[in-house]
Amino acid sequence: MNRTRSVAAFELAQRLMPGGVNSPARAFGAVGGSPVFIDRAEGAYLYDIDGNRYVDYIGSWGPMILGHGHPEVVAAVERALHRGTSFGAPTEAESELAARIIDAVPSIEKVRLVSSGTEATMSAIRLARGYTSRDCLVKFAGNYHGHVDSLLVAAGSSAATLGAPNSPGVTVGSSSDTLVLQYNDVEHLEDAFAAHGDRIAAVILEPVVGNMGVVVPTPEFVAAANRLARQHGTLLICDEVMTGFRVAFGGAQSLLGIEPDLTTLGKIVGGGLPVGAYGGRAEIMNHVLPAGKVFQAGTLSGNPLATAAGCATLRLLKEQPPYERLERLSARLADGLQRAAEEAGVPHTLARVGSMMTLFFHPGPIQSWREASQCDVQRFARFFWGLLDRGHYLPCSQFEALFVSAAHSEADIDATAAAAAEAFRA
Ligand code: KE4
Repeated sequence: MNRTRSVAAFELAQRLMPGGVNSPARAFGAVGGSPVFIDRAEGAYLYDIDGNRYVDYIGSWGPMILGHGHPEVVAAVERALHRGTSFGAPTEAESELAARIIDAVPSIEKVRLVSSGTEATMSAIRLARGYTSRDCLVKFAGNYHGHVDSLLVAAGSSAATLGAPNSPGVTVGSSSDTLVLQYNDVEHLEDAFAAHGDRIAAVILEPVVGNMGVVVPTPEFVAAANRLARQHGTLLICDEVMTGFRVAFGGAQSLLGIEPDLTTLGKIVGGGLPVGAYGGRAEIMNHVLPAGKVFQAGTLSGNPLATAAGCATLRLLKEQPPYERLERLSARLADGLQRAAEEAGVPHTLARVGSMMTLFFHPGPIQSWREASQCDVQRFARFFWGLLDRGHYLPCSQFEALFVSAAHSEADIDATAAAAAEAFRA
């Protein structure tokens, strides 16, 4: 494929912005080579600035569940655009989006809109600490919750060892209250609560992990998280930024029996525009300023264009649920990818929940970062480029989920499966 304009654009971008991108995941660091610069997108397709078309499985890292440029989402944003782009004053559209989120997620009685998933998780953590008057936080290796200082933490040597910064600029002080445990490790979680239970403000987890590749929690792990949080007065924060409205209209918590005190959302709730949200029981949320004393604010929170895209998207997901179609298309893609890997004799395992999935270059099973980190990332990179050069755009890292949208067709799925078989044979 000719990508000369993307290569030139990347050279210029690197002179202007750190690494030439505004979010590191886009820089192709995990797969090598020069990233593709996008000109436009429509339905299930991305078009780069060299005129190449790709079947899109990034979906903007999750938001584009309806596909790109859904006419009703575009029309809603256009209507909002002509009424004004930002007011710094309340609007009814914010109440509509809040009501739609509350309607969809039973554990949410009140919700605060922000402008990114990171803002949502950062605010939920501050709220949990303010509500419990505790400092300690539990997260899990391989779970990503945005670039929050207290979450940019390397795992301690044992379940009871508090974390250390894993990024320059993150202070020991902001990471020393964070415990990093292994996902799906009940014993690790029990040990942590035994050592620190009365200090733990919150446990935050991805209810279906997308950020080490797709990893599903075991029923025992879910039960332990629910039980231990209740026993110790700790808040359970379900980070559904990726899974919210993705794996089901009510999110992963509606599928897995997780009982969160707080839920964070992002991506799909903005329909591709910047919206994040955090919500939960009213008696917790009423601690947030100005109802309560936990500070959180944002100039563009509840922005009219973003809430218009979010409301249109959630309306369509409720009125014309795509989930059965997404399940059929995603199962077809999973079968095609697995068949291609099997025929090529490549060690692999595929994990899928609804329309998010990961083909791991590892024999599996993969239940935590311990196993995920053993994947053959070089083999993944060759597979990624083999597909990209054939016009199929997977997320550019082994440790991400690919997403199928309602705009994908069976022909798209079958073409991707055929391209995968060719890429494995190349
Ligand atoms: P944002 O701040 O990027 O909107 O959301 C952070 C976040 C929080 N929680 C979960 C479960 C997430 O997946 C994310 C962001 N996801 C990544 C992709 N895995 C976004 C891509 C990027 O960083 O560019």
